[in-house]
Amino acid sequence: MPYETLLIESKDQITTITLNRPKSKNAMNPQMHFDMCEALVGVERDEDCRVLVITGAGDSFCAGMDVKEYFYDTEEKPAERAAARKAAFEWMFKRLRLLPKPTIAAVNGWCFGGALAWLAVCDFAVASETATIGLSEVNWGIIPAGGVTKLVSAMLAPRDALYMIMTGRPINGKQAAEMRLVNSAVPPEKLAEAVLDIAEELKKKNPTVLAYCKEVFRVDQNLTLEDAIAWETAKWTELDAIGKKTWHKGVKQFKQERTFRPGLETYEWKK
Ligand code: V55
Repeated sequence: MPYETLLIESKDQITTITLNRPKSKNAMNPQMHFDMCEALVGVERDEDCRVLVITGAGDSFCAGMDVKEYFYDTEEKPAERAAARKAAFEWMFKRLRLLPKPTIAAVNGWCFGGALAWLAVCDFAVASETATIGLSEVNWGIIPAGGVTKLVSAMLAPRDALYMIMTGRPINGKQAAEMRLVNSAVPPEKLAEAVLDIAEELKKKNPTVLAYCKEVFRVDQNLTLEDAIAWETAKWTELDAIGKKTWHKGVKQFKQERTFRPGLETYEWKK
């Protein structure tokens, strides 16, 4: 299933989606949104895929919404604009944000505007120290919309968020890590290795439990403490019912067999 705007590669249960419009610094045009919707359906269905990595081709991660094709060319075509926007929100805020598998953004270079909307909803992010990350909207006369203001504010301290939103000044990967916009920043030649290190750790975990951890976290963000406690209890009970009590194996391995230390490593959930 070749895509016009994406490269997809699977290796050792890790799927990598590479945004592939390098001549446009991987700006997101309508076609890319349609492709992403389809690609993420495929990733969700693929039982062999345990971790999803998203990155960009060439020297760019993602330059945000394509100024010409997404904003300008659709000015007189409201139906096309609506379709592109709907697809964008679909893949970012439903398919990716709620994907029942761990997701890692590998921020390899330029990262602007709308790219931060989906960067924010990846579970993990690692940046190249030399990446350039900014909210460029104010620089060309629009606001960070489509969830960008909301999601960036949820990740950053208010001082940092408003600084980025209102000055439009970019930061580098190192600063992004200090601001906690990404988990860590590494030299560009170490980016793939740093991403693989997280992916390999995640592959050791029970995938059903991981999916529940993520869903509970995502939904909790919109709940009161009382609602969250009820929700967490319900999901814990549901997992216990469908999960064939694999945690009993962990207890046995810990208390009887003494083969693992739960504070430091993962139980053998497959055994
Ligand atoms: C922006 C992002 C959008 C959008 C309109 O930040 C503007 C710019 C993520 O979607 O639909």
